[in-house]
Amino acid sequence: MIGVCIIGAGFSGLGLAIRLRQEGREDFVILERGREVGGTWRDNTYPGCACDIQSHLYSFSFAPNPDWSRAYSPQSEILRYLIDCSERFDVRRFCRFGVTVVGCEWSGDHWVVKCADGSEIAAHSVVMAVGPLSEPSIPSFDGVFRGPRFHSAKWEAGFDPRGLRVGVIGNGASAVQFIPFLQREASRLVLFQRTAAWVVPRPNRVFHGLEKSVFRKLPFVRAILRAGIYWAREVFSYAFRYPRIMRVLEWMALRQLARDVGDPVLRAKLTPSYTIGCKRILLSDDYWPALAAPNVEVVTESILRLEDRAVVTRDAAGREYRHELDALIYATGFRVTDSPFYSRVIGRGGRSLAEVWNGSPKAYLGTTTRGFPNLFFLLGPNTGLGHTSVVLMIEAQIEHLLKLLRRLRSARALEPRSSAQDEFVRAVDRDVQNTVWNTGGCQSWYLDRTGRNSTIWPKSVVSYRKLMESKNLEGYEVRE
Ligand code: N01
Repeated sequence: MIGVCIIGAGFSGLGLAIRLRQEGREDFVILERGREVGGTWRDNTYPGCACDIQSHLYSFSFAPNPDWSRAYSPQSEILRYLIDCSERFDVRRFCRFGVTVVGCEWSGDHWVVKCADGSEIAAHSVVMAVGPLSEPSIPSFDGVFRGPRFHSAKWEAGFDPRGLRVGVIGNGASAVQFIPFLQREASRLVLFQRTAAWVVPRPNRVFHGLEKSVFRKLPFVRAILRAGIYWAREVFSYAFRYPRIMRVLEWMALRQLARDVGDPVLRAKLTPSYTIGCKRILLSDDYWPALAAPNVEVVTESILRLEDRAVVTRDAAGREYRHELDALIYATGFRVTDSPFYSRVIGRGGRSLAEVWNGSPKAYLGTTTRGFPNLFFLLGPNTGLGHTSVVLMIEAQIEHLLKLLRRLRSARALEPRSSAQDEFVRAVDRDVQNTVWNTGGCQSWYLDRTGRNSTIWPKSVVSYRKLMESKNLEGYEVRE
């Protein structure tokens, strides 16, 4: 039987595998449905894909990279970094690529992991490192569009927009990155926007050769840079908890909007009506200028139906508009709180995660859930961030998880006590209550279908790290 079965070889799964190797463990596997490591940074290949957190922070603390080409590195560089890490720390040989996990079932003292090819793997512990942004969300509309169509996370490699009329549904963090490309290439671009988004400048400076060699030869300089970014972002976390501070950022964004978009009608369409930070803050210098170009139309009426080669919208007065298109791209986000996978993880008593959570994921320390012994989540419920790098959260979770996995070497099973889980969830619910995510007047993917915020960690990363360091096994029930 395998000791630890890690599902997913993105930042979380690789990070845990590397730390297990550093502890001298070899009794684990990583099951990865793709053909390469990298997770979201392997899957999202749309033009312009890049990180909106500075790379010197959006990387493992134990694997600094002096060679980042710019402040916010492009997807290809981040993917290269993760591949390098998998080689450098010798974890590739633990990866089984092309293995899609379709379900997991607790059998009393171990997990049976079921794969799409019909095979089963017995594992003492399972770690879900599947990433919250891995299952594309595709809304269903009446009718069918029959031209080329795909989700932004499944960008078609051969798709050539030159000379085409392209429609884009959605204007979140993904869309703002590829819309400037489409505007340049397509003959016409129609953006179907449901909610105007806040966009702030993205000072993406290039690191020159001299800087990189300083980072390489004098690691403390790079460490100071990382610490500077870390603390600046930690201070920024206060603005999410005291949203009035956000007005400064709104003022900056509105100034950028006024500069980029001369047409007052378009500007009105693009002016958000909620408090900045309620949805993820978007970083771009070329998104609004792209929308102001003559070959672009921003449609704010709601989508009524799809037709063979058109999207039909309807305004508040009931008038219908037909937008003829050659291709349609869904930039409609991911299934974060209602992943279809939840119904296929069956814990103690034959109950699935979907049944237990009932639309609102809850976990002790964002890492384990009562009723699911020896099952752990990396970037689980309430560990998402709006202000800084999630890699910091992943690392804090991994260090805590290592304590649990060490204990499980001699114990049969371990799961959180109901009291510990309830207390944690109550504290998070209380802390998130007055933050901008809950009070900013928007509907975001941070809120689940019950209206509860089950994705965001509402405080600083420092506080999460301290919490995770301070917790040992007191919140768990251990079966010998
Ligand atoms: O998805 P989103 P994303 N009809 O959910 C619209 C991370 N990320 O892929 O705002 C019409 O943000 C929806 O409209 P509305 C980051 O954490 C990180 O862009 O709900 N429209 C919205 O505009 C981010 O938050 C990086 O009204 C519909 C859009 O689709 C997360 O990924 C880069 C609709 C979805 O936006 C997701 O971003 C990129 C419907 N039925 C992404 N349904 C980094 O750099 C949805 N929409 C780290």
